[in-house]
Amino acid sequence: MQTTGDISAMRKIVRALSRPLGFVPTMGALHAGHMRLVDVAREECASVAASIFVNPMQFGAGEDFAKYPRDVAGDSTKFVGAGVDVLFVPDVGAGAGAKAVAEADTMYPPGFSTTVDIGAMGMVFEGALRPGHFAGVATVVTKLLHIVQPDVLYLGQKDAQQTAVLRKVVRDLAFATEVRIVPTVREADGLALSSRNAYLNAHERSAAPDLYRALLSIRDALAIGAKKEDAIAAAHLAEGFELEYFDIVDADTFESLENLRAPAFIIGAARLGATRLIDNIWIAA
Ligand code: PAJ
Repeated sequence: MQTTGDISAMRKIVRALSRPLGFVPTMGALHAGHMRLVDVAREECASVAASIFVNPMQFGAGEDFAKYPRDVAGDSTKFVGAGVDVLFVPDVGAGAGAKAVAEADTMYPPGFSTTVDIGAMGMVFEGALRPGHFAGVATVVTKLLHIVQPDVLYLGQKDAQQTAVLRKVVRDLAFATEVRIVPTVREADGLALSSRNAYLNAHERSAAPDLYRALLSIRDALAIGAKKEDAIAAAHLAEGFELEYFDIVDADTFESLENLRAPAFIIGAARLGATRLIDNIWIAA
């Protein structure tokens, strides 16, 4: 596996790879969910590129940017084992302001100010609770797509709103990239794998699968004809959870739906102690 943090070097490496080229962007701290994306890319593409970049622009003030788990050495070993051809690990740069952690200016050069605004879809649900989050995601992924120029972008269904936002960016701005959404990888008890699960203490960890169970109960209630508000009101979360939202949304627009119709996501977010958990169920057309 070739590894670089330099944009020109990365461009040169990807130009020499056989096509189709699959791309898996990550923030590192890799788990089996990330690795599933790599495995699917490996099966479907002649070459696979990955990136590790903990993107300051998508973290709000008071979020976990500084303490987000980082293990580039361990992550590289996993990517090598999974057959990744090239890994891009850029520096943050002085243009990221106070949150900059490196001298080099690869991703946010001094004076950086051009951002990607996705409009209304970026302001609901995760976007409402995390102002600026999706502008950060859309901007960094736009930049990564320009550098890597992949044929296929691999994203996890775990971050459902992120998939809708990035599909919109690719469509609105005419990227020559296809987007593939890979189903959520879960622990045996149903908890969706997430780098942030590492923050849960033992008690919280045992309660955590309740979020997924609640989403399943909403799905099952809707399937036997319950009204949305009744299905949501009947969904139970263990003590210690603080619910942020449950809803049913159009899979493409993320607009709230009164009646379930596919394609849709049943989405949920809750705090468990100091940790935010999000999850969803895909309702296929
Ligand atoms: P990160 O949280 O590291 O996730 C990288 C990719 O792995 C995302 O597409 C995410 O949806 C996927 N993923 C995470 N948990 C998963 C699971 N349990 N099953 C399947 N896929 C899973 O998402 C980001 O990074 C960033 O926002 C990024 C797109 C890299 C832009 O900075």
